[in-house]
Amino acid sequence: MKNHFNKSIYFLAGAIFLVVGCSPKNVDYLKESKKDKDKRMEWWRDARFGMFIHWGLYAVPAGEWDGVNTYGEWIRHSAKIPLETYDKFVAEFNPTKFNADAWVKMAKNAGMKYIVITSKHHDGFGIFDSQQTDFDIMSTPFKRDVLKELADACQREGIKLCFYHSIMDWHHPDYLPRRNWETDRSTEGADYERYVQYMKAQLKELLTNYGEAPHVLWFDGEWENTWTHNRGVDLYNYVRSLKPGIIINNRVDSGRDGMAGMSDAGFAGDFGTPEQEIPATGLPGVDWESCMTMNDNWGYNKADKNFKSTRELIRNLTDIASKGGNYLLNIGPTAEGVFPPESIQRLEEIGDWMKQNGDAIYGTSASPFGSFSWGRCTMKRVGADTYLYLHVFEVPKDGRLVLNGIANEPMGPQYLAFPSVVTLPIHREEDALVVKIDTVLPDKNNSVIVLPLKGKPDFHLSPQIVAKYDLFINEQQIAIRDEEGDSEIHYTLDGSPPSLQSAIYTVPLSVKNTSLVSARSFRKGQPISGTLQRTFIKVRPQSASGQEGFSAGLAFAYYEGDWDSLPDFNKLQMVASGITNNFKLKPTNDGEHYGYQFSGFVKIPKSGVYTFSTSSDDGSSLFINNRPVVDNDGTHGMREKSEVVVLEAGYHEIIVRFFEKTGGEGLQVFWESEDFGKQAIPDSALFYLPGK
Ligand code: H79
Repeated sequence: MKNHFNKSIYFLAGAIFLVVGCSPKNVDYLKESKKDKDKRMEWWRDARFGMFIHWGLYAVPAGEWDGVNTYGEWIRHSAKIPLETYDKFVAEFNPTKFNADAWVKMAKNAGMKYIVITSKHHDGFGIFDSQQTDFDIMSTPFKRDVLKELADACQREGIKLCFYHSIMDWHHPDYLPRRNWETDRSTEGADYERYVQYMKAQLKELLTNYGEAPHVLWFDGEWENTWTHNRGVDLYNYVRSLKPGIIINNRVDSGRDGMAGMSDAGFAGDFGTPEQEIPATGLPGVDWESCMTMNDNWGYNKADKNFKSTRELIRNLTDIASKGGNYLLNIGPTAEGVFPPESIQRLEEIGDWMKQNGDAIYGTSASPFGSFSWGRCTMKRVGADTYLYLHVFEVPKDGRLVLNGIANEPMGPQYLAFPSVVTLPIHREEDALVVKIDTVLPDKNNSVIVLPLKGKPDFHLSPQIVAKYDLFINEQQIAIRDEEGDSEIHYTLDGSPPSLQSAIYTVPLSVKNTSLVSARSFRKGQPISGTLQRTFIKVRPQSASGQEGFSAGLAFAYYEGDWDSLPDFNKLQMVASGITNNFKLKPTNDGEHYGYQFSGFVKIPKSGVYTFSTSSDDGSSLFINNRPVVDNDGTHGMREKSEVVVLEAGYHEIIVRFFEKTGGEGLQVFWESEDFGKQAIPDSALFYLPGK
C-alpha cells in the first residue's frame, strides 16, 4: 500500500515535471549571456531620459484629507482612510480632459524616449481594463482603458510605453500584511498565494493586451516580508516567459538596498532603481535609473508648488548621464486628466535644451574622469573617433577647462548648440588638454562643448590613493595604484607636485605624521596623468572609561508621545525601563508614537578609527562619550547616516535615541573599523554599569 502510494506520487511528479518542463516557463532567464542582455538593454541604455507618470484614484483627493494637505499617492495609508471610504473615489474618477496624444507628445517634445505609467499603485486600483477585478478604471464613470489609448499614441509617436505595477496591494483581500492601523480588515481566510496568482493574471493582461507595450515592467512595493527572493525570481521568469525581450527593474526581487536602490549580484532584475537620489559616482558595468519627482510628491497634490527649477532638472539629467544612468522624471496628472501647468512649462524648457544638446545625452556613456568643479562630462564613440561632451555649469575663474590624462589628439571644440566656423581655443599642457572659454556662458542651464578626439579613447586616470580612513592614531598605511601597466608613479608627502625627481612608489607607504600625499603617473619621462592628492591627519583617540564592574546588556527607557523630532527624553516621564541585550524596539502600544533611549557602554576591541551608523524610521541619534556622533533625526522612511570617531581600546559610553511617529518603523545600529566591515553592533560588545 505504502509502496503503491509512493509510486503514484512519483508518477504524478513526473507528469507535472513534463508539463512544466515543456513550457517556456521553465527557462531560467537569469542565466542569460552578457551578449543577449546587452542586446535587450540597448534601446534603454541609449534612451537616458524617460517620463514617470503616477496616476490613479489618489488624484481625486489631490493630496488633501481632513484638513491636512501634504499627502500624495500614499494618502490612503498616511491619512488612514478606511477601504470603503477610499472606494468612493471610484465613482468620482472622471478625467474627461485626458488626451493620450497630448501626454505622449509632451514627453516626446521634452526629449524623453519612454514613459513608465502606474498600471496599479499600492492602493490596488488599476487604470486599465482588468478582468481580474472591478477595482479598475472600467468601474469609474470614465470607463476608458487609458493604457490602451496611451499604447496606441506611443506607437504612433515612437515612444516606448512601460508599466509600473505595485506588488504591495492595500485593497486585495488576499494581500498580506494589512496596514498596521487597519483593525477593521480581518485577515481570516486571506491567502497570499492566491494574491500572487491574481497579480500574475493581471500582469498577463498587461503583457498581452497592449501591442508592443510594455517595454519595461517597473515593480515596486516589494519590501514587505511576504515578498521573498524565491517569489522574485519566479516573477522575473514569469514576466520574461510571456515577453522575453522585456526589461524588468530590480524591485521584482527582495535585494534592493533602501532608497540607494541597488541590488547585489544574485538578485533578479535588470537595473537598479535609486529613488529621489543620484549615486555619488558612476557604477561601472551596472545599469541603473534614478527616479525623481519634479516637486515633493509622486501623485498629484494641488498644494505642492515646490517645483525644482528647469536648471536643476537639466543638471540632474546631465549628472545622471555623466555617471552612466537613466533619469526617470515624474509627472502627477490631475483627476481631470491634465499635467500640472508647472510641469508642462518645465517639460517644454527641458525640450528646448534637449533639441540643441540631445547629442550630449542620448547614447552616451559615463565620464571616464568623474565630475568636475565646473560641471560634468559624457562620452560617445563616433565612427573611429571619440567625442567628449563638456557640460559647463559654472565657468572656472580662470576660464580654463583642464582635462588631465588625455593622450588623444584633439580636434576643434565648440559649443554644441552654437556651432561656428571658429572653434574654441585648446592647447596641451603635458598630459592635459586645456580648453579656454569666455566668462559668459551661452546657456545658463548647461552650456555643452563638444570636443572631438582622434581615435579610440587613450586616457590615463590619476593614480588612486587607497586607505580606508583619512584619520589615524600612530601610523597610516597607504597604497597607491594606477590602471596603467608600464608606468611609474611618483609621489610626494609635503604637498609639492610630483615630478621625475620625486620618490617612485613601489610598496605601501607608512606615514607617522599628518601628510598631504600627491601622486602622478609617468611614462618615458613624461607625465601621463593628472595629480591626485589626499590628506591624512594624525589624531588623538578619545580615552576609554576608567570605570569597572560592567555587565552584559544595555539600559533602556521607553516613552510614548507624538513628536516630529527627537524630544529631550530626560525631561519626559518614562513608561517603562530595564535592561536589554541590544537596540531592540518593543513598543507596548500599537507601534506608533513612541520613543527609546538606550544607554550603556560599547567595548572597543582595538584603538583605532570606527564608523558608527544608525538606520532608522523615524529619527535617531547616537552619542559616544556624551558627544554627538550620528544625527539621523526627523520623520522619515528608513534612512541611514554614519560618522567616524577615533577611540582608544576599552569601554566607551554610548547613547542611542530613537522615536517613531507613524507608518513604517525600525532601528539598527552598525559599526565598522579597519579590521571588520559594517555590521550590527553585537550583543557581546554592549555593556552597562549595574546600579547606575
Ligand atoms: O511610487 C513612488 C512611491 O509611492 C514609492 N516609490 C516611488 C517610485 C514609494 N513607496 N514607498 N516609498 C516610496 C518610500 C518607502 C520607503 C521604505 Fe523602505 C520602505 C522604507 C522602508 C520600507 C525602501 C525599501 C527603503 C527601504 C526599504
